[in-house]
Amino acid sequence: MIVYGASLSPFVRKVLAFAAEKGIDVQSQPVDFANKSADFLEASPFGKIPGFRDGDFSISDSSAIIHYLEAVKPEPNLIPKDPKAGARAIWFDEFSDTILVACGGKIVFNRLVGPRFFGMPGDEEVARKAECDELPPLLDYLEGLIPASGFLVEERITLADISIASPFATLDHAGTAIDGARNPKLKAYVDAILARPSFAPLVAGEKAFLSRAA
Ligand SMILES: N[C@@H](CCC(=O)N[C@@H](CS)C(=O)NCC(=O)O)C(=O)O
Repeated sequence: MIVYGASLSPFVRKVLAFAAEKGIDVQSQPVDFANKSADFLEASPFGKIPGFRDGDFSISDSSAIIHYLEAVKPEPNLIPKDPKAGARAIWFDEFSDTILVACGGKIVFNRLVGPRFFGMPGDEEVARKAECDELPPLLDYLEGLIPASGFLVEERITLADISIASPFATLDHAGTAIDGARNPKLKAYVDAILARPSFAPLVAGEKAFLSRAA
């Protein structure tokens, strides 16, 4: 199985960590955005990462890929079967993809990706507004939900934790850390999820890459 795209992307990291938690061996294949390969475009017709291939089957979108992985290897179960717990896991995945990343992306694009990889000056006002005005209510929302178990759903690692933690590694690369004084539970929770063997090598590799590319 091939996952196209670099784990600096929260969506790609989510898929790679999900596969690692399930014990599924995937090959990570970088994408040259200036020269997208036919194989990649077949998997991801709109050129977004991650794309995915399993033999002659290909698909894009992190959540679609994750549902495929869960279906082909049901154990260990990471999308709860209980209707309410399952729905909550999907909600956290969706909240992360469409609300948290939409906000964090303004910081990441303007402070990291644009200037470092596309030679474009970032719009600091957009980044500052996202960091100071838009992100804090999202973090406060999560702060109020972190249970003592350290897991959002069913007191065990699920898609919910993988989806919520992933964007925080990318935000950290862009210089935005969770304020431990304002959101102590969220900070401890995210630190613990990102320290898991499914995430830690990815994040370490990204840090090494960014320091080489500096
Ligand atoms: N909903 C998609 C979002 C994928 C996405 O937007 N990926 C970004 C990288 S974080 C991308 O490929 N951007 C390049 C582009 O839009 O051309 C998913 O969950 O996979």
